[in-house]
Amino acid sequence: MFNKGHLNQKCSQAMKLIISACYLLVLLVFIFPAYADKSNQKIITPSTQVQPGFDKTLRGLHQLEVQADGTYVARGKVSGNGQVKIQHIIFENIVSPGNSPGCINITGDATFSTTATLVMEIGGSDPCTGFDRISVGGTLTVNSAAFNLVLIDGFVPVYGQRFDVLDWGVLAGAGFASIDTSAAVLPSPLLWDLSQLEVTGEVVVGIQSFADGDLAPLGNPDGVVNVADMLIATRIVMGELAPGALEYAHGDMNVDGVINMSDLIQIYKLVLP
Ligand SMILES: [Ca+2]
Ligand SMILES: [Ca+2]
Repeated sequence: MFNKGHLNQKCSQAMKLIISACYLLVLLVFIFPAYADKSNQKIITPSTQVQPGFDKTLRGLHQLEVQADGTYVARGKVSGNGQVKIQHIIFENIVSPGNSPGCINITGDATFSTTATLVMEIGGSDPCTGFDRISVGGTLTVNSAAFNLVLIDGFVPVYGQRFDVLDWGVLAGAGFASIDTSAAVLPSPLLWDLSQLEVTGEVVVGIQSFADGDLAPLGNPDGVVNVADMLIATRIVMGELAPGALEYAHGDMNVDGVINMSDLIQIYKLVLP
């Protein structure tokens, strides 16, 4: 006998079966492969999937901790040379490029947290082989980290020499909480000019300024300013004598980085009645 209720029940079951089959199809075709693919990757961030990468020659990056927002935290000391291909890395300990000196190149963003200490060595004039450099392609955030400068291999830089130890795309954060140059002492009158560290990323060899006109005897000023000092100043201004750090320290009267006529006039006034 034809049973309408029975037919409806059959149709309903068939519909359920079709819906279930569709659901299974969606699972197989879309969701499961996506899950399987992602499960092979160590980083899954909301916007991008970036496999963490770094040169094997870099040390201290094998124990990275990934955070919920996809940033990586290096809790141990990081050293060596090479490239870090990570979207955002946070350093919490010592960062010292090279073996050393050396260069660390970070393609993404980097943060030096309050517990981080940069140990940057200078042992020559060229980056990577002579002195340390950290380059950050994206945003470098310095959150009250420490900066230590170290002279190595008996290297003594000269007045005016610049060492570009930090590069960044964008600089952010509160800056360095401390800058320690106790392991990079320069012979007097040289001293470190650190005013450019958070401007251009450079440490510069400056001089202590005496600006007293005491230039003679040459290379060994005697504390007296007289005609002999006037003559040396004149020879410098005439281009007959190339000034060194000592001459700049004593003879650059207006501290503008050059010894010229205006300095000479000041020295003349000290000597002549
Ligand atoms: Ca003198
Ligand atoms: Ca001057």
